[in-house]
Amino acid sequence: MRQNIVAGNWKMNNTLEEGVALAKEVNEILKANKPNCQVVLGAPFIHLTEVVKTVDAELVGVAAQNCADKVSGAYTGEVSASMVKSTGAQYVILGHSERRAYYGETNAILKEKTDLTLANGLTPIFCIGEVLEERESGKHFEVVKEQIEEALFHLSAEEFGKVVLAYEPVWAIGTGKTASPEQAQEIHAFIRQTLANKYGAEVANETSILYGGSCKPSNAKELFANPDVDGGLIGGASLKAEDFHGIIAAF
Ligand code: 3PY
Repeated sequence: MRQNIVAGNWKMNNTLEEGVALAKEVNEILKANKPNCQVVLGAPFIHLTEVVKTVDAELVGVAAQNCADKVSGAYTGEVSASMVKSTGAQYVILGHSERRAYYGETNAILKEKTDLTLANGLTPIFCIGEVLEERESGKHFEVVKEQIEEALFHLSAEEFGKVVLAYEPVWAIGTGKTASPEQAQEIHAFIRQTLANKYGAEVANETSILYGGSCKPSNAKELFANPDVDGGLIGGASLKAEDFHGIIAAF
């Protein structure tokens, strides 16, 4: 059975002190209300070590929001997958649309980042999704297929089995717009079929595919009720422990 996952993406928010306080609050809530899914906190790099120390590992996983596409060396300002690993974090969010749009991350770069993430024993939470014009011109299926093929389909079935996907329509990120449950199910089913065509039904059925984009306590239940939606990657609503828990409690 594939895993249901609710992962927060804090983006560039919170001082170290605030991040640790938020992690502590989430952890306390989950200690009192055992979650029915894997919970992950996607924190800024400088928070990782402290957030790992703050949470109970059996309740909460920790993710970086990016890693370098190089192993090590003279790359000022970059943080490698092995450095992320050394903090105790277990996941890396890769290919978020903000990184694709503002930092020029291409499928080719993301292929390198995925390889380094897996080589370091970390789980990639790999984001895919179309922009509004692509949705409106009916190209969204083609776009997500290409993102998956170019960045991930060089992986063996065994390697792919360690990847978590997050479908995030770019038009729903930070806009307050959410894909309808029907739109989410339609494209998640398409993504799973794309995986089945490449790796077979078993791998496809074991892959967790999260939905992201203005997911909140009020819409999480109907989104997660879809058979091919295995949880969420949560932006703004992960910054308040109560809201984040409202989403976790949808499972
Ligand atoms: C959002 O929900 O806005 C996100 O970008 C989650 O990654």
